[in-house]
Amino acid sequence: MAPIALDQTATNGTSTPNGTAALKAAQANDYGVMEDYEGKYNFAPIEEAQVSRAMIKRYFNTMYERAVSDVVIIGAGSAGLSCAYHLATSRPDLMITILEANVAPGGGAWLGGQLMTPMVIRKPADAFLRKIGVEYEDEGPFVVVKHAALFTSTLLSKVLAQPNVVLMNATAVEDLIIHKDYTGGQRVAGVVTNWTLVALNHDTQSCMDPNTITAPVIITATGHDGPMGAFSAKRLVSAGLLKELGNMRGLDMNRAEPAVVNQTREVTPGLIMAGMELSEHDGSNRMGPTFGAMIGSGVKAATEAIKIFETAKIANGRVVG
Ligand code: AHZ
Repeated sequence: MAPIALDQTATNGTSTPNGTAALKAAQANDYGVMEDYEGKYNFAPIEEAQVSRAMIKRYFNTMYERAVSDVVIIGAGSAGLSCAYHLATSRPDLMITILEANVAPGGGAWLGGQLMTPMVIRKPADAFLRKIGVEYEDEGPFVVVKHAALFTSTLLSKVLAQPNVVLMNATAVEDLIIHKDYTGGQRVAGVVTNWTLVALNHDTQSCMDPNTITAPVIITATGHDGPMGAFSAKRLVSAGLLKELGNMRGLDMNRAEPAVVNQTREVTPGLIMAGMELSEHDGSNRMGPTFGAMIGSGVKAATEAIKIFETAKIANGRVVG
């Protein structure tokens, strides 16, 4: 089927709610569509199966393709999304797959602190706001975005517009794939996934086995401990790759933010950790409602991933040298 143009812009460049008569006529010849708000609005016809197939073929082709990704990012909060944006725009050749357990991506970044809407970001992370085109008020050492949702929705839209990014939301990472690597050591080599609604029902149903995605680089940004948080940090402990959790310490903005950004790193071969998950891993302070470190940590995680792609030998989605 040919795509249907529903551009309302008239030939003189002005836009009217009903379009021009000529445009209406053109639309009427094309599946009988009519964009008329006086009672004659008419949609192009559709079969229910077309809707199903339009979704299914795209979703499952994507799952098929992304079963081997270049980078998997776990968690689409402020750290994960900042990472995805920097990585996707710096390395358009990499297939980046973001997995988010929640239906709504964005993590805690839809609001500032105590459910208030303004979002505080300390300099120098304001540079990132200019890059993605989010306006702010300058308060000297920090800036304020009028609504956290403006930051998150803008960032999300920029990330999703990158052709090399796939976001699978409502999809939980249930486990990590851990291989013996070429050195004989242990390496995180992928993730074990399930639809979150399945993951939440493991206690009520008999075994519902998961799926896998392998990738040479996994970036985990699952936030601090909570019902879903600090997922990979906790799994590293139970898998014997980390002795114990450092546990996030009390709030100190001045200590917390540089610690999270500067300590963002490959915490175990194959696994880069970013955002507040790192404070649980390392035992560093929390910063509360200042988001500069989430941006900085996300960008640093992306640069660490790029270093791996520049130095490691990779074949069939695995680091082999
Ligand atoms: O749903 C989670 C959220 O969107 C998602 N997530 C967690 N576990 C997952 C799993 N599989 C898939 N197993 C998972 N997704 O990860 C996202 C984490 O986002 P977040 O906003 O909670 O974390 P962040 O580190 O990006 O940002 C933290 C923001 C905070 S918390 C804080 C404080 O408490 O002091 N201060 C700041 C700035």
